[in-house]
Amino acid sequence: MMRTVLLIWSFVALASGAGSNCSCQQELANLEAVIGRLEARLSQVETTIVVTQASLDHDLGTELNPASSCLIIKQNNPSSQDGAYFLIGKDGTIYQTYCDMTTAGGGWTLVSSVHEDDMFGKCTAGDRWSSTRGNNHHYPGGDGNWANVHTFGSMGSATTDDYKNPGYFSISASNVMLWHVPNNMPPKEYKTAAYLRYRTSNGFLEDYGGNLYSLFKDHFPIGHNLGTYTHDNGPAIPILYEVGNNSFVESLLPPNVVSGNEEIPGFVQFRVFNYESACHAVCPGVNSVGGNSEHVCIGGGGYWAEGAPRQCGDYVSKDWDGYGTGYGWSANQLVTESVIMFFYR
Ligand code: 3S6
Ligand code: CA
Ligand code: CA
Ligand code: CA
Repeated sequence: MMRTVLLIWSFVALASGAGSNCSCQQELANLEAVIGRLEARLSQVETTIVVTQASLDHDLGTELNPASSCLIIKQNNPSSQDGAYFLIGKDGTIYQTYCDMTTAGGGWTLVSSVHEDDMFGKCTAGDRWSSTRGNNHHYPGGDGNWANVHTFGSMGSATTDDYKNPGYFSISASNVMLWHVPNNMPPKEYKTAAYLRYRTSNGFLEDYGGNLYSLFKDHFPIGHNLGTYTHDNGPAIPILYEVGNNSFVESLLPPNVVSGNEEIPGFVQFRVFNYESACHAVCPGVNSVGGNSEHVCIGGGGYWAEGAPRQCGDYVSKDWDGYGTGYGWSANQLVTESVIMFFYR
């Protein structure tokens, strides 16, 4: 169409240059009318493009128009509500996940959950965030899922089994948010069922590659004997609570951990070793300053030496003094039977 318009304009220019008494006056008028109609049509097309773009923006986060993160969806449509949206990973995989669109301005993407399916199974099939191949001295890094691009599970079963989507390694984020949610809750109840919801606010992920994948892969590798609990633990990041507070976090810790002042509430910490140099991935809600972190911290490598094989799994040693007892070094039943969900923003 541009070419046609240009041709017509050239002709008009030539014609007017030829003088005012052109015998083609009527032809010129006709051409001008054509040009007028073309201009009107062009402006209609432009309007259509603008309207189409606006409706695409509005539908961002649908299967036909997946977004790269919940934050992008929220920025495009500030009235977005909590719930399921479609995203697209770096590798082109389209996936559905849960977006928290309201906490502290919203835009939080659910990227993973850690679930203990069998506390008595010590590094068995469901222990994807540690080792699915037993408590194995020759497998110090375990399955490596904290620092690889393997994905598993689904948004709808994030409280029934482990979950890891492409957002875990695709999204470039500044902060994390963690939810403690009882097992077997459906997505509509994730938020209301969460008895602890907290987030970081200092943008720490920007220093470690923008997500937990990079943090573990490039900065704090996970593996038995890669460091000691006195010198090599990873960063403990302060948290802001949406639900809960420091004393509630403390009330959920095993009593021996509390009496020994081994865990300080008000943080989330990454890559933490214990007395035996076994390696945990995350200590939810606390800064680990003692050596018995295996009763509080979750996930990690593939080998725990103490009382082997009493301590291997996604909820490493929450049952040291009995399943769900809340005595000695054991977590209570609520903690043992809840998932930890991870969000990025
Ligand atoms: C308060 C009791 C100390 O008990 C020790 O901690 C005991 O010797 C170990 O079996 C135990 C574990 O290291 C706990 O992780
Ligand atoms: Ca297990
Ligand atoms: Ca698991
Ligand atoms: Ca111990």
